[in-house]
Amino acid sequence: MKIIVNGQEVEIRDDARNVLEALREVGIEIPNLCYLSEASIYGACRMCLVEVDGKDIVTSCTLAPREGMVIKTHTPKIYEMRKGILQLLLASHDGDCTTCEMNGKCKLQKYAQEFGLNTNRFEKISKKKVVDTGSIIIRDNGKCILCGDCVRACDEMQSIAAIDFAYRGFETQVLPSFEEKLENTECVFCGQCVAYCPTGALAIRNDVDKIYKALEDGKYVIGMIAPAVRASLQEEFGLEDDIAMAGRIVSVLKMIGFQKVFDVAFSADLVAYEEAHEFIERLEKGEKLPQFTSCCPAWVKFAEQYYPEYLSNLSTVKSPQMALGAIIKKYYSREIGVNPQDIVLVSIVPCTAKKFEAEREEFKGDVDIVLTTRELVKLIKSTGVDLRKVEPIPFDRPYGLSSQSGLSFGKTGGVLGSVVKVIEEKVKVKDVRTTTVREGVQLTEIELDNGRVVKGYAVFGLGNARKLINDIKNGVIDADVVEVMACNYGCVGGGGQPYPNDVRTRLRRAKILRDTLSIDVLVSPTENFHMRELYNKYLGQPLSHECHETLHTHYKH
Ligand code: HC1
Ligand code: SF4
Repeated sequence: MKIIVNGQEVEIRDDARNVLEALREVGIEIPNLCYLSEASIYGACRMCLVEVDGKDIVTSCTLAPREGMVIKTHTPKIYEMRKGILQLLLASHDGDCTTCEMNGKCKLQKYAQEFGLNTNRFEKISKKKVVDTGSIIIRDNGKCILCGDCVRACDEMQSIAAIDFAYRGFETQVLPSFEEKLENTECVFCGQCVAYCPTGALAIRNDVDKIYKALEDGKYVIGMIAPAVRASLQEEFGLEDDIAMAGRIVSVLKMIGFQKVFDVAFSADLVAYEEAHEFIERLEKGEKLPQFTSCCPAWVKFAEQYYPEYLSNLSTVKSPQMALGAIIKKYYSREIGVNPQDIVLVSIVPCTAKKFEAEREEFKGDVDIVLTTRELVKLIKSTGVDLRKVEPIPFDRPYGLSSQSGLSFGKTGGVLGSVVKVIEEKVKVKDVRTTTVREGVQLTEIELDNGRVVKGYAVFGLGNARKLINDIKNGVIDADVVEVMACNYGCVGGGGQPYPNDVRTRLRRAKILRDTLSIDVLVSPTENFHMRELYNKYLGQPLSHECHETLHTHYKH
């Protein structure tokens, strides 16, 4: 349809959700602090006001597009109203920008600058200080503007509702129930509340100091890079989409003092290979189906909390992060003649829940430090090295080789696709078809030679997962294998990825990952010859006793 925007005719999508989205798509970003395209419309911040047909001023997030409507996005009156809103928000904000995680990324700070607010118009409103630094997710209500993005992300996208509004008027706060610490709640550490917080009221624990400490202590520091990190780091360094990013990270980590840098995509191949064999065994025995993937630690905690009856359906294979951790501490330490106690293994991931996973007691501290992509940015920037000028170097061998399948773990459908690849090689398959069921749910049907159709679902978002599992439970759908990733679009949207971490950015990262993996000559996990070597040397056959000892785990009821 056609509408008039600021005096110019503009063509917009007929089915645009609202005027805010419609104009965003044609390059006009209306200021907003509480709009989330993936959640319900809240309309609380009032920043997205527009003038309609020369009279009404309304919020564009709640305004449905209509043929011929006349919109003005920035009249003098709207400008003053937006300034007023910002001045009120600043009055209840601690203004502690220099030490804030979001400094330079905060939307409130950005708008305060853009609207020329160099002084505070109103006196500061004093409010009860609630700071929780005890968990992986850090909360500071002094920076909270009550936009509710975190509340909706947790409730609507993840169906957890670990946090909500409490108290009224000036006393209003976002809190876990009973003012508990977040770590004592049902929070699964997915970090999606942090990803969508427009200010620094929510942040992730920063573990960069631990790296410098390990280096200072003369430890043998080994790094390992998760698939999705290489698809997002360029956002922070003014690099165009860069398929050589992994090599640049290896290079800069070596400059910092890392002895070796491996690829988590290597162990993703291994996990897919092992998990495919586990699935074939279950299929043959007709037991514990559907088999759920278990490499997303937020999903594992979610399953432990809400679906204990399905815990024996989770693949017992550890996540690639923990599998590689076990391999390095158990076998590689012997090969290099270094006591495992003297190795500090640093996992660099897009995910906040991986910090929680590494701290789970069943993994015996195999991974010592987990840094998110944003912490990696800080680590690199602390050195002053210009990543653009760094010469890419390859990962160290043997755990630096991966196939397209291993790398594809970083986006939705990647784990399932890799498992299907191995199944295709192990059992006779007639046909494989993939279709989108709805946003966040994909179905892959594998038609076996014997006529049996194996149904594999890939789902992202724990809210979507909850619906799917309930449908399986209630017999509405049949499923044989299910990939669950807690974050929308998979790990590329992890809670530790750079800001902004919105839908558009996530889709772009998924494309970079696809472009990156397209240059990989190995397609299937089976082709990863260093993985096969690992089986020959240490593990024996898939699902062997040694595999179970090293690569498999159990879940808590
Ligand atoms: Fe992920 Fe995974 S894909 S969970 O998002 O299975 O973090 O990238 O490293 O372990 O490989 C994260 C990414 C990551 C694991 C792998
Ligand atoms: Fe909710 Fe995830 Fe945030 Fe925890 S980390 S409060 S589960 S959105």
